[in-house]
Amino acid sequence: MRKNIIRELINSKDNFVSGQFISEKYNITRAGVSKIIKKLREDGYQIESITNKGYRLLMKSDTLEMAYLDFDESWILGKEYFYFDKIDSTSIYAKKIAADQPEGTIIISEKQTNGKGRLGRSWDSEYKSGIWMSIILKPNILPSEASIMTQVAAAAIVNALNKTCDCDAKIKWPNDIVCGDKKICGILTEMSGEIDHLNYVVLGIGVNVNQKQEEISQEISFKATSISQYLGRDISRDVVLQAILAELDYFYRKFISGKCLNEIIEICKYNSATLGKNVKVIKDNEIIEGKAMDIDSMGQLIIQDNHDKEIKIISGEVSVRGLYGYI
Ligand code: BT5
Repeated sequence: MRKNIIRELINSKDNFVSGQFISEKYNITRAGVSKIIKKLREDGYQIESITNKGYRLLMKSDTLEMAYLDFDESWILGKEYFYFDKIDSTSIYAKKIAADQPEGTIIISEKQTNGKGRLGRSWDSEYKSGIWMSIILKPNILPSEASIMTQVAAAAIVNALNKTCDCDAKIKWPNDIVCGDKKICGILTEMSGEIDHLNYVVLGIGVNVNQKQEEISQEISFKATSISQYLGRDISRDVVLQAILAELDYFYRKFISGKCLNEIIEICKYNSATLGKNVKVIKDNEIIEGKAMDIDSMGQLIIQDNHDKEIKIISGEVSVRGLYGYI
């Protein structure tokens, strides 16, 4: 019922919606309507009410609760939308429901209490300070090809951020998006499958949108920032979310129709914070030092090591000189 009332208020734009109308349309008492309106106001929605006219939305709360109303109907993404005020991790939840959900299902939460990074690391996800979401995808690819989805997401995110925020976002291969020399977004690609069959991919995306630098935990503040901190102005999470999904839908469609990766890889290369830099890679407990030369057609990073040997890496820990305090 809450969603129906928000939808009516949003759709009626500058006009009033009468309590009587809502009550009749949704078969709820007038007292029931007032109770929900009261709760919405407590949650930050600014709603004007005038006797004999009804209710009018003055300002939408800073919430991603109804973001799906702005989604394009033609998208693969967002057909199902699970919204939480607080959850342990959107990716944990996504994996629980993935088998029974259509591809494109989005799980989003205003806060995560156990946000996950790669290799069991944690991801700080404070209340309404960013976008914490996971997307269930079911591409017809082999499990061994799943890591390419990280590059698809990275290309989409970097394009979306540069178009909407003009923040000169770059990709630190394979899964970080950086502004300046600090991380503003991380991508976590997880999958379920057998040797020759992929069941699903869960793409976890965390974007730091509006944290102030002092709100970023001390342990990571040397290497992490938010878009608003980088630009010095507040950013609408709604707008960023919409842009990321539009770009991701576009690139994902391209990817599944013919697996044409060229455009995606070109975007990753053009916006790379890694290529041409000196890097240090930890691979199979060995440390390789060299220069990042290229990204190949499968999204692998090509490094020329200090003995002039060419090494390809598909995933892993890459420290890039000049980023995150690595000098
Ligand atoms: C990542 O891992 O960067 C993947 C992050 C994915 C987060 C999303 S949020 C929605 C979905 N649900 C989840 O539970 N996860 C996904 P990795 O490359 O391993 O980086 C993790 C490291 O980044 C940590 O060890 C910290 O050093 C740092 N870090 C933690 N929180 C951060 C934040 N909010 N911003 C920037 N860096 C952060």
